[in-house]
Amino acid sequence: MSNISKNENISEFKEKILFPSQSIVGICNEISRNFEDLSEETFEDIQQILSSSHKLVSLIEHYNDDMKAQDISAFDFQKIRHDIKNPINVVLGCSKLVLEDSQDSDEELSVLIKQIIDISNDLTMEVDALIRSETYEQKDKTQKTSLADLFSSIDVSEFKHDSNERLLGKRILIVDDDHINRGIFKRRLTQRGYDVYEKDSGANALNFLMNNEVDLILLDLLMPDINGIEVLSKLRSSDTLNNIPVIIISGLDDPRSIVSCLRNGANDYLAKPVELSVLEIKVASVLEKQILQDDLFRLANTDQLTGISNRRKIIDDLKTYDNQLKMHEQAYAVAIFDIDHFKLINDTFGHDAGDEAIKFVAETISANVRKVDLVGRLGGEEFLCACQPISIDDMTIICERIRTSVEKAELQINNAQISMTISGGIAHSKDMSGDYSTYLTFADEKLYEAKNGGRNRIIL
Ligand code: GH3
Ligand code: MG
Ligand code: MG
Repeated sequence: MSNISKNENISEFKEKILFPSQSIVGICNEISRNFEDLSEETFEDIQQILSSSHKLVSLIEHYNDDMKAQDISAFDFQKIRHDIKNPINVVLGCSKLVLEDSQDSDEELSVLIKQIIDISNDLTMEVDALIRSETYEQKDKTQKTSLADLFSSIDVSEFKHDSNERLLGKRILIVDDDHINRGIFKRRLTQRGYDVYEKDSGANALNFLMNNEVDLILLDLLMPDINGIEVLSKLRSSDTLNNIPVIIISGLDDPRSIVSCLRNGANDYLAKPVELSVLEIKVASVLEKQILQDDLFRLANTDQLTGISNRRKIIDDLKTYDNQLKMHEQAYAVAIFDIDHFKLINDTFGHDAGDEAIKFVAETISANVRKVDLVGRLGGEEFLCACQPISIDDMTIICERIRTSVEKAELQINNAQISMTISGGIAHSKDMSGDYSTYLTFADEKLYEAKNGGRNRIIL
């Protein structure tokens, strides 16, 4: 701005920012006067546009007066831009909603609303230009024309994202201090089949997340109490919330804040004013990516035959289990089970029957422990289970229950009746030094003793 004289500046400001916002008010008034049979929703949206454009005009008039009275170099243009952008965003967001609802039914209304959208888009550009130390004749103008050329054959509001059944009912949390912004996003996302929750501050969002699971967070960057970056870093450093995808939404569209958000673990970024069709596509794409990642994670960690944890996962979990329980000085127990003479089952009844027997043992172990306990297949017909907090006696009771359940069961597989037994070894962390690997070795030794002692028994 420094290279523009004060007077030039004031007249530029008036012409490019004040007058257009006044004309939005004019168009809104015309709509209010001429359109009587509007639906309730459209009426409300138009009232929103009207009140936000009034707010816009009075803000701009206020700054315009300040400009006349003060030294322009003392102006915080970043703040002015932020203040002004909020009402413009509302005008744009609500106008797009009205346009969507009225496009097919009311051509006259659509034309007026499109005018509001055009003016608001121009205003956004001018407000952006305001903070740059450039004159108003800068390259933005040419850029805008070339962008317009680029998209001239495509109507952005026509973009349709392939609907994905797996996305329906996904839970999205919108965190924004501006209730109108929240409302605009919520309406569109609800229409698309998402479950949408709203919170008006970072603190309220973090509180909500302590007791509620969500699949995606839309996070406003500028909020009065905890800002978006702080919320994001709290999420990313939390054990339970660090995997929730986050899309940052903000009026700051300078590259530095974008990079900063992405570095802090944001999955994507949307600059205000948010184009609702772009929001929709980004939400869907982030959710789809998360689903694929979850699938991959599940595949990499699950034993395909039984559906319980595979060897890598169960050992990993046991490591975490060990660390956490040691920290809280809690005792835990590890048991290893192995099907007796399993080769005989394979040889007698076939490999498929062997598979069914393995599945049955996995189910029996899972059914006899709690959800928080660990159950996994170590390989072949060998399983691990870990329970906490538990005494040696209680662990023995559980393992005996598992052993007798298997012993008593008569499986009907391929027209054959199959019975089998298992052996097990238990290690308990109490009075034992070392860590999970020591307990694994110990439990394995006990299992060996059980096999040598005649099988179908648990040794501790
Ligand atoms: P023991 O009582 O000493 O444990 O004898 P066992 O026959 O049960 O033990 P061994 O380790 O000698 O044999 C295990 C067999 O399990 C060998 C292997 O072919 C079979 N096996 C390993 N994985 C699978 C599987 O996924 N499905 C089937 N059906 N068999 C498997
Ligand atoms: Mg065996
Ligand atoms: Mg074996």
